[in-house]
Amino acid sequence: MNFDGVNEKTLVLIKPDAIQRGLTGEIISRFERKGIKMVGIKMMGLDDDLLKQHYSHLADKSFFPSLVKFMKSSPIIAVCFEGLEVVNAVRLLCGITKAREAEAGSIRGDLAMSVSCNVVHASDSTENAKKEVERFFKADEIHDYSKSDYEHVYAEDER
Ligand code: DAT
Ligand code: MG
Repeated sequence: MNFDGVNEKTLVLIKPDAIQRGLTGEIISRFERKGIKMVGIKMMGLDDDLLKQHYSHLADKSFFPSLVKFMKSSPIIAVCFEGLEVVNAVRLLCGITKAREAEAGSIRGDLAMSVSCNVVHASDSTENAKKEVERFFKADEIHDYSKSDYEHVYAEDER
């Protein structure tokens, strides 16, 4: 998979609270309207092994067991997005972890009130994005196609 330039990729998870609250379309729509290209999407249930890898940086936190329980409480939707500096752009669209303090206009700022039930996950660096996309998607689940609106989403020297 190519993770350079306009092909930079990132992982978004639409979390169980967003699935239960029927926010999937609203969330995906915000990325689409921004001009971000979707290159992979699937609904899946998460297991302990995958969650231990995904949240390994939080393994020693007191809230870790409840985080794992929450992330297994219903299926999630994993999405791979692609674009120029997309890891950073997607984090900005999502807003900060504590949703009730997230900036109005961001996904968490507009759609959530909680720290744990904060509707989305987004990779936090290009290095982690590569690992996370490869953790959640097989190579043949990521689609390489040209998007006709790129002519208007990016300037010629950015494409
Ligand atoms: P982010 O999801 O913004 O990248 P993170 O990687 O620090 O934040 O934490 C992953 C998730 O763990 C977060 O979305 C919600 C949960 N979490 C983080 N800090 C928490 C806390 N203090 N109490 C409960 N859940 C927490
Ligand atoms: Mg994180």
